Amino acid sequence: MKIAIVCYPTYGGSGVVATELGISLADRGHEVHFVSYKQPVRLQSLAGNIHFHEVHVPRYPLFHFQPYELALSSLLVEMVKLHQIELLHVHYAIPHAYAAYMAKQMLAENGIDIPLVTTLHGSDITLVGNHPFYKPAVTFSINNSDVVTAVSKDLRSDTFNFFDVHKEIHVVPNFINVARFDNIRVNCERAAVATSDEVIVTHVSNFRPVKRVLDAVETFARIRAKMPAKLLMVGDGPDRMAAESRCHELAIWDDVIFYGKTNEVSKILCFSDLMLLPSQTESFGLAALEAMVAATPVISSNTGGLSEVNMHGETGYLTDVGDVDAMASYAISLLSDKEKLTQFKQQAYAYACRFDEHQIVPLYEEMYKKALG
Ligand code: GMT
Repeated sequence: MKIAIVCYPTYGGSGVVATELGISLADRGHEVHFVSYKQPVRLQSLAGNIHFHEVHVPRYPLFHFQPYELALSSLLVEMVKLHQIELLHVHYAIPHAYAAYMAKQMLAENGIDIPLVTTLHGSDITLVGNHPFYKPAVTFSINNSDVVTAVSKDLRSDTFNFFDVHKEIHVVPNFINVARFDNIRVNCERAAVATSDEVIVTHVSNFRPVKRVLDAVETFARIRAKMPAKLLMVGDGPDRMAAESRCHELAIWDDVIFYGKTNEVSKILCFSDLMLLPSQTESFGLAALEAMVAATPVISSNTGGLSEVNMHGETGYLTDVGDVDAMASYAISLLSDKEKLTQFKQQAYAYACRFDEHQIVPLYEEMYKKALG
């Protein structure tokens, strides 16, 4: 099948899922055309059946806001005609579902019926999309997609709760290529960051307020007070400065490493003992899944879809949002019991295998068949 995948190119969960999906679909024999304003960060090489089309928005001084949706819709129309694209799969409702719907309508005028699959990822529903300024357009785009998927049961129910949606929403969870992580786990260079008596705690996010990065720092300070430990902070974003300042105030700066944006996340997770994910809201929590497949248990908040990936008392622990004392107490009990930690590591890995790419990507193919139906 010839599929156009519209996504954000940056270090965000939706862009990562869309890119990994496209790569996997290409491996399965499909022709995949990525469409974005920049080549997606996870898309390293463009092979025979993987293409990238850049949305270019020419600057015009009259426009205070350059019309990205218009440029995207026009590009989709041209691409569908030129490459005989058979299906549009857009990731993140805003503005992709809206722009793709316009493309679909323009193509209909040319006698081309192109199915539209929209995948809802999280903040497009729970944070941004829910704003009154966007809500009517988001509702319209969801209701007018041919097939709609959401990355967790929780996100599906939020969508029905927040929007006047009368469309069926199929749950297709985030996924991971388990085999790729198997290779990475072989040579963990743990000694590069910690001494043998130190435990390694990691946080991975885009450091937006919704990630509650400061809770990770506070939790670590409590752990550090009880045992030798290192905190690895992976990612970058608006709350990084605040997190760095708090590390100085808490006098834990020497035991914290800020990596910024890096492509070495899986290597870092490979030598981590524990992952902290204290998010305010998380529709699925791809970061938790990436930790678990690297055999790293997760202490997360119990918000959104996190309880669908992190099993309390098995792959890690869940606490109320902001309860740093509970997070620290779970972490300390787990990190001080080597046998239990080993068991949790194995269980985290085993549970992550349920979300293997080879199980989940076929679900998207089923959605495509349904849309083409
Ligand atoms: O929150 C992020 O890290 C970025 C955001 C995005 O849309 O790019 O991630 C959302 O989509 C991911 C992939 O489906 C989910 O795993 C994340 O849980 C979700 N983030 C939120 O709901 C806050």
